[in-house]
Amino acid sequence: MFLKNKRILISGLANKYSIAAGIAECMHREGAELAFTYQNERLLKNLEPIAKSCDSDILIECDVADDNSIKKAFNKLSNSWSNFDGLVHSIGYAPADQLEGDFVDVTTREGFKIAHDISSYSFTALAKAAKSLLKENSALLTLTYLGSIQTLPNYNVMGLAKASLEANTRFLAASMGKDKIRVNAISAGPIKTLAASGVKNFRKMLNQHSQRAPLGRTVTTEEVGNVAAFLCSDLASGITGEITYVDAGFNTAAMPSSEFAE
Ligand code: NAD
Ligand code: 0WE
Repeated sequence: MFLKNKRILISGLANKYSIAAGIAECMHREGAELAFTYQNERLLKNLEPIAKSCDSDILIECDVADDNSIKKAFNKLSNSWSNFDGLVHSIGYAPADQLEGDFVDVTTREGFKIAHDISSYSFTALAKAAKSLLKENSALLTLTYLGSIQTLPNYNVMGLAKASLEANTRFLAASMGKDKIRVNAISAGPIKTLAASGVKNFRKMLNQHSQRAPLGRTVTTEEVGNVAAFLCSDLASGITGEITYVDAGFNTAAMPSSEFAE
């Protein structure tokens, strides 16, 4: 129970397949007290049963595109929690037309702006809003993807936004270290979530991943959740500004092991 007496706010839980749902389950198992934010009314019905299974009844609307919504959300949170110990940012978005086709052809100024705003700036925005409520030895965590440092088809401007998010993680860590707040990221392997549904050839990508990854498979939201729980706990007290890969080793292998080769 390494998160006993820790209060952690989780964002980005859209449904039971969300990475944030795996994180919530693991954090609850480790004794954390949880609160949740959701993007809009429409997603609340999916969140309710999951929050309940985590013994949480603190559910707060927060659209990270809107400063006023963020401000209201933390005001509301402060009515339940006078302070807290951790925040999980599990939010990413680019307009669908940015994620299909040739990067140079499909990327627009507006698409770039939205991707960076929702997928990177929002982490700074939440850190800023949370700061005055965060206790010593708190931890912030975000979710990133390998597309930040290597190319792949269709990920396009999201790769740039994830590169920004990873730099954001390091600058937030440098900035908040003096307040004894740690800031880290998990780079997860591909998982079939809502954000991945509708992505062209996603099934093929999962197969490619399994073939090249040293463990010969993809990862689960529970595997990401376990590392998230660790990074937000005092077990990780010496880790900040770090990108931890939870990808069955995929990023470490340039070619498949002979066992998997043709
Ligand atoms: P998901 O669709 O379940 O979660 C994405 C969340 O972002 C949703 O809950 C959605 O409501 C939220 N969101 C989008 N715009 C928002 C806004 N304006 N305000 C508030 N919330 C908003 O998908 P997921 O795969 O669990 O994604 C969670 C994070 O994990 C994302 O940052 C994603 O980039 C990252 N990630 C996903 C994978 C993968 O393969 N699924 C791999 C690595 C990293
Ligand atoms: O970060 C992600 C998800 C990113 C994402 C997905 C969507 C689809 C629906 C951001 N915005 C949107 N907007 C939508 O309208 N992943 C790591 C999963 C993912 O998404 C891909 C991938 C992978 C992997 C998109 C293209 C190629 C690969």
